[in-house]
Amino acid sequence: MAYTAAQKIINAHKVDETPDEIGLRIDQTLTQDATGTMAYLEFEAIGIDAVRTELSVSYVDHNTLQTGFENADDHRFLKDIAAKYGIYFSRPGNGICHQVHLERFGIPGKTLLGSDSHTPTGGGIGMLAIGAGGLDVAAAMAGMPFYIPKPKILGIKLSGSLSPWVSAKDIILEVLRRLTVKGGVGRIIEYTGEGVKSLSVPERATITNMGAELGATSSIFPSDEITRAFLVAQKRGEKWMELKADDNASYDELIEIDLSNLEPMAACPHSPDRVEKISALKGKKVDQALIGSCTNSSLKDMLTVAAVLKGKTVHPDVSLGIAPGSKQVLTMLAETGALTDIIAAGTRILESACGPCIGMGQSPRTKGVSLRTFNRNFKGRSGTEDAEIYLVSPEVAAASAIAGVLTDPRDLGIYPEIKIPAVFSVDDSMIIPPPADRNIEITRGPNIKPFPKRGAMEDSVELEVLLKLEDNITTDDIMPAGSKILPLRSNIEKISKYVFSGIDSNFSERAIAAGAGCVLARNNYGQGSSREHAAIAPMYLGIKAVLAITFARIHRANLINFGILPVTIDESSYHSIRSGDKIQISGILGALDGTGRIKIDNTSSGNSIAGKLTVSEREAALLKKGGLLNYIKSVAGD
Ligand code: MIC
Ligand code: SF4
Repeated sequence: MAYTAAQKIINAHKVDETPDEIGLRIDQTLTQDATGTMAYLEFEAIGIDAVRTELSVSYVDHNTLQTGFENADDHRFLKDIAAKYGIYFSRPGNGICHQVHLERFGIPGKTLLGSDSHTPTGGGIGMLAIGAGGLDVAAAMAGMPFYIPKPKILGIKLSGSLSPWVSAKDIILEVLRRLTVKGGVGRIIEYTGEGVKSLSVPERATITNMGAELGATSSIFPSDEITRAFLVAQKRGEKWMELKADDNASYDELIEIDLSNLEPMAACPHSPDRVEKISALKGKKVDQALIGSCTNSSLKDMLTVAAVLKGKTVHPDVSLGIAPGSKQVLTMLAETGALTDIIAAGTRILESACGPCIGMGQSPRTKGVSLRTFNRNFKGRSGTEDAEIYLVSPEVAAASAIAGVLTDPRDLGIYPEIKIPAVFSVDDSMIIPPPADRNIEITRGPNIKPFPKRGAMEDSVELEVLLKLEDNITTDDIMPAGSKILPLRSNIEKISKYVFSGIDSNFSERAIAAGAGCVLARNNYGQGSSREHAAIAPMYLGIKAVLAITFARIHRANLINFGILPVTIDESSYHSIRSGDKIQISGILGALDGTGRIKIDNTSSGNSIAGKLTVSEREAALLKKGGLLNYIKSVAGD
């Protein structure tokens, strides 16, 4: 048999297989602080005394604004938990989880599960890296397999090489243009072809990172000589292994991209797949440019930006902010002198953290136009509801920041030669390894509250349809982030007040008044982030089901993990239900026992429609118990 690189990792890690799912052994896990506090509270509740993975790392990168005590309390809790359970702790200031993990921990051929949807960044180094909800990561830390629906492998064959001023961001924007935000669902995307050789590991990681925006389970590049050089530069050469698709491996689907034909592009407001060529957008006035995030914050990105800025001043109408992805990147910018050029140009230097990418500061002005090298431009995510966010390459962001208008960097003339040092500056002093003595007292600030629980699944429920929504509802729509809400991630009661607050500021009160409710949506419900708060907080508000035509993978898994029924309906049923209707869902336990069919009686209109609970046997078992944690405890005989 001939296998692709992803299939080889799957074969080496498969510990269970059912007709619809594969159970994988997880070698490494990562968490970040915004999802990590819940994940570790859940891990504690599982009740084992140390992680059972080869490596688990807890990063602090999202909530670093510290406008009140909450964030700092979370950091302390995470540090203590890490020490107690055998987890490495990457301190605030050390950088964005995905960038640091690539630099310091990623190993080709291994599996990585992270409580962040951009975990597939690790695919740039040849890992099978998957994003999941915190509870799934907690279970993996406890040594349990992680289940994925049997994936299709979508091959993307790259030929040719990029023209000057066209970069990795433009490759993934081209993929998004072709496939849309739903195009990767149920797929692992594997990059092949001669063009792969022209891309460095951080460039590959930019591409695998934004596979999350395609809805893909993961994205992966082979591990080759370029991967080896990256690991050698990180003084981890011994971790390298070759990983590539067999010559005659076959892909379920294959698309081809000739890199030589690509041009600089942008994803226009408000979706990562609304891609246009810069040549068609140029001249638009720009208010802000931000360079950083787990997508584009590598040394190469920053050195390129420094070269564009050198000797120039940021346009008077533009605010330019830069957040190097890690302490390593920032240190090397300082060592090479590039930081001086960046500062001299009038750039605002931001912390090595997620920052504005998750709405923690730097919100644009009213109706402002902001160019960002990030991966998501959902409406309102920047903190300014009516801002227009364009996702662009670092080259486009820097060129436009100087010019004051959207600029095609090819108009700048000769592409600067960027020299990447053969050996990187390695200093892991901001990563605290687990101590030998695990007798640690855990400090819990007053904002850290135990997570709410749910009882076993009911056979029939009466629900009010609290919202009727459209396609592609994001987890930012369900559970917004930003500087006001993010500090409440450890406090479900408080954060639940903001569920759907961008769509209906009274949603949480209405849900509580209804006692039990559901929401109705069309396709790709729950796309975007892995935040399980988009399931836990609705559960807390009494949401028992989501009725949708299709669901996004991670959010669907989170709903199941917290005992919310992901009910699939067809287009005509969607149209037959109105917001405010009262419905009765019956036959739930029978559906979970194998029929998959449930009856939905609309008591407001008198209609009856058929719904489906298309779940695997394992998922049915979890739902019957009212969620994954209840299930784990029941299996452990608790
Ligand atoms: C995001 O980019 O939306 C986040 C913040 O990193 C999330 C995780 C979270 O909500 O904490 C993600 O992508 O999973
Ligand atoms: Fe952080 Fe933004 Fe990356 Fe999410 S997408 S991990 S918020 S940098």
